[in-house]
Amino acid sequence: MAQAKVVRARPGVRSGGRVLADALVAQGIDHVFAVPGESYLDVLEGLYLVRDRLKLVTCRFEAGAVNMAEAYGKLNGRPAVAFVTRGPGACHGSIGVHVAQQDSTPMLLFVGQIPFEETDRESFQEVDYRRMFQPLAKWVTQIDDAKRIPEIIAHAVDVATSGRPGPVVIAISEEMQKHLVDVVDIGPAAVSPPHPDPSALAKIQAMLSKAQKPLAIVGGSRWTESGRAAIRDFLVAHDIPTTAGFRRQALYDGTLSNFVGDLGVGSDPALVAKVKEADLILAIGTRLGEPVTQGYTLFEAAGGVPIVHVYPEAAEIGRVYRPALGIVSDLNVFAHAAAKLSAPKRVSWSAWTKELRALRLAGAAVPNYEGTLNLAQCMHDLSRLMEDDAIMTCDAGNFATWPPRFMNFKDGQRFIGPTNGAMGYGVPAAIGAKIAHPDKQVICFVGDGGFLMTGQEIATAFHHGVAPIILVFNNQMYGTIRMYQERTYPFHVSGTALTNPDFSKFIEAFGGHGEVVSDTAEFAPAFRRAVESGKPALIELRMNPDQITSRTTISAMRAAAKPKPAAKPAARPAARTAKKPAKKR
Ligand SMILES: Cc1ncc(C[n+]2csc(CCOP(=O)(O)OP(=O)(O)O)c2C)c(N)n1
Ligand SMILES: [Mg+2]
Repeated sequence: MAQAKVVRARPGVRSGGRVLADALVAQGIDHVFAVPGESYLDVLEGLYLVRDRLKLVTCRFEAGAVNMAEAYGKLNGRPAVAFVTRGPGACHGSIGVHVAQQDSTPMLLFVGQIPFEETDRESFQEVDYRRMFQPLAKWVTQIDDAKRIPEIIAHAVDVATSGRPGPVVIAISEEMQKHLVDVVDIGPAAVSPPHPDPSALAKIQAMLSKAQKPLAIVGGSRWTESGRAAIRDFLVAHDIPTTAGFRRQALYDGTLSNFVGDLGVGSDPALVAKVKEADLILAIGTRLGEPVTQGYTLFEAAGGVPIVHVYPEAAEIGRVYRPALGIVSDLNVFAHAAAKLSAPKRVSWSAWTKELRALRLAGAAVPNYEGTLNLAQCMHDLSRLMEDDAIMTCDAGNFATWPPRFMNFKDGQRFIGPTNGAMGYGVPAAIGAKIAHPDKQVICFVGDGGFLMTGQEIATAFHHGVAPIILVFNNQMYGTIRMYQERTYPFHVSGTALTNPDFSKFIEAFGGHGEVVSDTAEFAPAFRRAVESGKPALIELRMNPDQITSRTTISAMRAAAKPKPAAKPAARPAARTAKKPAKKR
């Protein structure tokens, strides 16, 4: 914890802290999200010296900082960097590493480390990060020799961005940051990405020629705009009904006549039933993981429907489902190759595509709901009012199923959320997105539970002069868990009720713009006022708490629950308790 010496470096000779800052610049990294610690004072000094090229965003909570870096990586395909201090800082920040891992997002997390000579004494805040982050990160390392900083950071960026992208954690021992070294910076490598074998594309064509009911699932990370346009051209030209993986919905233009919905938590059961009828699955960039496959129920592991799985890393292909054809390829390269395939003048499955699109549109129509606030109508209004290139960020919870169901995202819009279901993601992600893209409108969807996990991070938005708009879906409960609770233990409310502050006053206390909406007609003017305020804004949506999802109510769940507890108060029917418990997210 010694103070950093002021470094008067000869040209070429720099402190480890300065070398590290220069190494980030050399790799094209332009944003660092951080909560400071005395464990990396020399890097803070290095960041000060490169402040004209690298923006340092000071955050209020490490979970916020790391989620901001994750959101940046998700939006831009290039890693941002988070810095946290040792021990407690690393523990707080670990959630963002888990998000980046499960969401396949490139990210670098640096953790200040204790002085090397104190290792294994359980020194103040000492943690072995290789062991701590091993199951959470794609790679974990520690820099103890300042001469190796450029090499290790260059490799970390390569690891984070290649194959299946993911987070890299780098501990930096304290005294190493002070050492004076004479090393050369290392820039990004020019690597030719994996290309699909031309014979594999011919096989796709042959498989399509035999299909009656093909279906595409688009997902994954590091799509470029031109890659997305190319895959869209291919799928439109072949009129293939296209779904998006969990929280990847904005990868595909929802206004197109072949977009048929998302496969994840809260998907339309009618779509899920149709996917089971498909006779060819084109899984393009998505992992065939638990949310997409509806808890591993959509396909058969050993065969069944033929699956073409296109993924940038071989290890993910066939991980659960044996594909009929696996293609290891960079997704954007694959998309451009697929777009060049000649499409038949007429395809035999157009009626199938129309049928699925009709289901999608029927599912997105505004139902009548009990109560004064119809959230489906609010989502339609939002679609109409928001910018065509807006960025939406999403937290985790039941509220998160309203936007994907009722909004068809436009081509230029982005929608990002944690596929690992991490609450507390939405607000930091919105701030990270707005700092990285200050010219874009940024809208956050978050529940009352998730908002009070990281909502204080809004201070970072004020500090850095950016103004996201936050929609808080307030049902006064941890609604998702209450839903599972009502399904498994009806009538017993245990640990899921919440007491909330006045959310609009919360943001007003920071100097922001607050709105409360409890009637459908109030939403559009409230949103307009929020935009016009130019300030960080929060719109509290006072929901009917009974409307537990867009498809059911607590009352309906209770009415369906048999037998009623009044009839059998204590003993729980064996069949119900023995049932496999529903997955909790
Ligand atoms: C960090 C974290 N903690 C706990 C959970 C478990 N969990 C999933 S959804 C949920 C409730 C979310 O409540 P809220 O944000 O109010 O949204 P709602 O479901 O009520 O719409 C909880 C506790 C989680 N997914 N992530
Ligand atoms: Mg809630």
